[in-house]
Amino acid sequence: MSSSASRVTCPVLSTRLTTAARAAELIHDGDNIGISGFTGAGYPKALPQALHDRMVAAHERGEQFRIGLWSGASTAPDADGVLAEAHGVSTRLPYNSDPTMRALINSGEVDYIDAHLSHSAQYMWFGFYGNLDVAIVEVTAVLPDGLLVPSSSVGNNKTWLEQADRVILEVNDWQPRALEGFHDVYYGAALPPHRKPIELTEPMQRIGEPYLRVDPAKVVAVVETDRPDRNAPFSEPDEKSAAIAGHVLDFLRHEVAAGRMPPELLPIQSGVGNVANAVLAGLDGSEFTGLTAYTEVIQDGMLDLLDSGTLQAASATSFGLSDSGVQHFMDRIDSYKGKILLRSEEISNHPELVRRLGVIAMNGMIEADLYGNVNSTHVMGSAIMNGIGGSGDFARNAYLNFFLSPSTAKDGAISAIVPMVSHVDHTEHDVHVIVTEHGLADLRGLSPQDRAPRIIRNCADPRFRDALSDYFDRAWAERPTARHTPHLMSEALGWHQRFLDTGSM
Ligand code: 0RQ
Repeated sequence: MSSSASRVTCPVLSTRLTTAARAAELIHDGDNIGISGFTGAGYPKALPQALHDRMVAAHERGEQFRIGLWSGASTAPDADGVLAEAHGVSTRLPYNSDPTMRALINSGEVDYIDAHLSHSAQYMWFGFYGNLDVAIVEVTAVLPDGLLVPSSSVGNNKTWLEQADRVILEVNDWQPRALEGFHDVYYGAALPPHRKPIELTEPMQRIGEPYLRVDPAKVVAVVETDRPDRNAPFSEPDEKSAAIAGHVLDFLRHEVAAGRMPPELLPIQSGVGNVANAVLAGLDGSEFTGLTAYTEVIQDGMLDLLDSGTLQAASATSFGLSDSGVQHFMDRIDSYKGKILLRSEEISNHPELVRRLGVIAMNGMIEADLYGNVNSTHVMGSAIMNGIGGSGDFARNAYLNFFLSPSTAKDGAISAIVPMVSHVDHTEHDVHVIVTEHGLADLRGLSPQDRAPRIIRNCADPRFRDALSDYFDRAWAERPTARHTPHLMSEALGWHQRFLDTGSM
């Protein structure tokens, strides 16, 4: 920690330097806490553990100690995980992927408000979420004039810093000091009816400032850490992911040949996970060059694309790298300057901008139904997996969107193509192309009754095709005056119930 003092060079804020334990004493039962962090990058590391200890001690004394926990998106076991272990969270928003927190959400202990990521900052501003008591924000450095160099994600930090009554800064020595200059924080937002167009017309255009601002009077503590981001393990694309990627690439070629897309494509958005990484890997070996990305997360595959020149530049709000990806980035950080820009998530995911730029959105799904409705969040209609994240921000407003998944889950026991989705995140009106390892269904311009056979034929696993076709044929035959999206209601729900009853889940 010896060198970390040099990261806090503001005379006023350096007087607030303290320990994580002392800083945690400034947080109270019932507080709403806005933390930094997005896909395991840039979240506070020292405060959550100190808060955990304070919560456990309070519970041992028979006192209640629970907070509302708001973030950019997912964090990590040493943030969400430890607070969940302490049973110290009453509400959580807008996104979580931590398994310990997920279990508490699904047990009913934690109230989870799953929200579009582009909405979370503005809902705070609108007053929909109530008062924000404390912001805990990781930064790379505090400059002499009090400006903050953001760290490996920006997320909702601008909003939390502006809106919180009290601010705790974590200055993390582990974050490369050379991150300065990688950020563009937009300060032009206003509330309706005073909103103005956001004048961004190119993915890499700067419309803001490289620093976060904070009112020094609100900063009650500054804590130094040197702990690493949680870096998600990354495995090489498996056969199914590679097949999905192959279908997406063929389709993009088809769109270019049809004149619906320029040869350098339109800005790409890619979700997280191995399927998304496989698509990026596929692009790398392809004829496409000079691409841009307007996305949420820079994952390993994007660094490879930047290295090879397939991708010119990428705008995002966060990194989501594996350990080796982080090392790779740190080793070549100067070569990425000017090619990577991190923005607030209200800008990276902004519907106005996604639509203006004509983004190609590629996201995972849990299941899709015969008419093209997509479930991204809930297993068997009830248990949440992660959340909608940015998938709706991008898909709804995209020039072209893809929803990607293996055709089956749980070792082939469960079909990802179902008669009726057990939970709807993306309605049939917003879904363009569904892709599994077996193929792709282009749903654009098709009526529901034309979508169903195409999805079954092209995307469903062969072992489930007959059952799905039989369902559709009987629904069609038995609903002569309701043939727009014919359903056999009890069978549609029974499809899911079957798996619950057999204990496959
Ligand atoms: O569960 O780990 O217990 O085995 O869901 O599934 O196949 O590993 O796929 O990691 O790509 O996640 C939709 C969850 C897919 C993700 C989802 C079970 C499966 C496994 C994960 P196990 P896979 P992925 C940018 C965009 C919403 C947010 C989003 C997601 C687990 O893509 O969270 O898009 N999307 N954000 O077994 C039962 C099914 C299932 C199923 C999968 N049909 N039935 N279980 N699973 N399909 C990022 C951000 O916004 C931050």
